[in-house]
Amino acid sequence: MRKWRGGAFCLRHSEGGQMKSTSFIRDKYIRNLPTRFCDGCGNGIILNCFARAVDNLKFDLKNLVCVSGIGCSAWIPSPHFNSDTLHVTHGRAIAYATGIKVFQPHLNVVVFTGDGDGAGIGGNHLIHAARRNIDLAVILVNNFTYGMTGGQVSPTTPYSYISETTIRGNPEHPFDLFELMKAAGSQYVARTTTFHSARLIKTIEKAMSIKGFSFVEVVSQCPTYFGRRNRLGDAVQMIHLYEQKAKSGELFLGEFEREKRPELTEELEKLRKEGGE
Ligand SMILES: Cc1ncc(C[n+]2csc(CCOP(=O)(O)OP(=O)(O)O)c2C)c(N)n1
Ligand code: SF4
Ligand SMILES: [Mg+2]
Repeated sequence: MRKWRGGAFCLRHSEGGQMKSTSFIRDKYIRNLPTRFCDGCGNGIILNCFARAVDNLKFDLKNLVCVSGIGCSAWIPSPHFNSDTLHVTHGRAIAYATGIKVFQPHLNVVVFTGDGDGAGIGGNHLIHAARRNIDLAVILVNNFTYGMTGGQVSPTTPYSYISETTIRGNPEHPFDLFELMKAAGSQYVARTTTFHSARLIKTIEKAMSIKGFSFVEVVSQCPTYFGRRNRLGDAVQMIHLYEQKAKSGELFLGEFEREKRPELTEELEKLRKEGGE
């Protein structure tokens, strides 16, 4: 397991090659539609990093499908990203993505989900997809709250933090999604933040390249609800807070890659051939 120190990664310091201009990335990958994201929301940074990762990988957009459930983070691909997208029911993105991948294994399938969508209502789908080792890349935006519905407590809200539904402080303890997804059997697990954008691009590239189940947790800012309720300042102050927490080690950032094990759709193909189909 590799631990990343909370260093000053930024887009200008991206490793390997020339950075493409923002207008090139926007024109090729982003649909020209109004955004619903609040000013300073981390979802815009994640969309930018995802588009750059796809560009660096030179993936054909015709073979890329993005699936998302319901939540502000689900808007990252749909309506914004210029590939096929499936915007489905709350907590069920992985179930739909599983269907796509099993039916059309040659497609690159990426799931965008939130801490509520992916670890709350969809938590069971998440851990079982990791156990099955199906070749999906899941990008979970952890803003520690249900942003879309007004800032309720989520399974990752830290202990004692304020939310719409925990006005005297959260009495519960949060999931450590990195450890959870490692234990569940993921082929690749990583955690980074919206501050570490160059690292985020590389992490998404790796998650999309690895055969098997990959999970990327992106710690992100929701200034509108989580930040405001907990007096964490504006978006910039929140990003720097997460940077500081990463530097001090309070917020672990790193990656884990398991020794290769059989991937589900390859196993299904073997069974099909053995059965003479
Ligand atoms: C079955 C169902 N239950 C509840 C909701 C209401 N709902 C919509 S989004 C959401 C939570 C979103 O939180 P998260 O997944 O963390 O995404 P964020 O908005 O924070 O990015 C909830 C509870 C719903 N749409 N469907
Ligand atoms: S409510 Fe929070 S997560 Fe949703 S768009 Fe606004 S800042 Fe982003
Ligand atoms: Mg959330």
